[in-house]
Amino acid sequence: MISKKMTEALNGQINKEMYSAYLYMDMSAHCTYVGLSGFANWFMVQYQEEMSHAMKLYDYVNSQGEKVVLNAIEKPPGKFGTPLEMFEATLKHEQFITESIHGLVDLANEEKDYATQIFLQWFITEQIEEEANDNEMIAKLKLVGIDGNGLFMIDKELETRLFTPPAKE
Ligand code: OFO
Repeated sequence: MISKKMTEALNGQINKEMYSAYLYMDMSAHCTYVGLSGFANWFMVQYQEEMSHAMKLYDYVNSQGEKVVLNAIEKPPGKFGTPLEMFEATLKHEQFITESIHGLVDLANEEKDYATQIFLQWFITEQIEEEANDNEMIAKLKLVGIDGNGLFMIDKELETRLFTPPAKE
């Protein structure tokens, strides 16, 4: 059993995860358009990850006998800069998501909602990984700078990224 306030907050998080998916899909489309197929693959895998995050929240709200409420998803930017700028924007977005998850944990703690506290542990760990991935990409992209060969090599490497669905609890 979770409170109405918690249900509303979790539904808000579903919307944020759906926006994340939409944002990374948009970035993937941009990368395909400019010929960076490896980067496009990286962002499309990220899109799949975000959809799985939204679904995890969706299943949890349902499991608590509460109503999932879906709201409009904000339009993503549609225009992006260099790969480095895209990853800087990605990191910024993930930091915003991390704060949002922490806000949910604060609410679960306030409400002594032990089930949601446990449920959210997975998201806390996931956000550490999300930010670490972005920081690693930013470091690599800074290292190669505007060297076309370096960018080409990173693009090749990113072609190998695969989506692994999160394990069901
Ligand atoms: Fe769902 O972790 Fe990114 O946004």
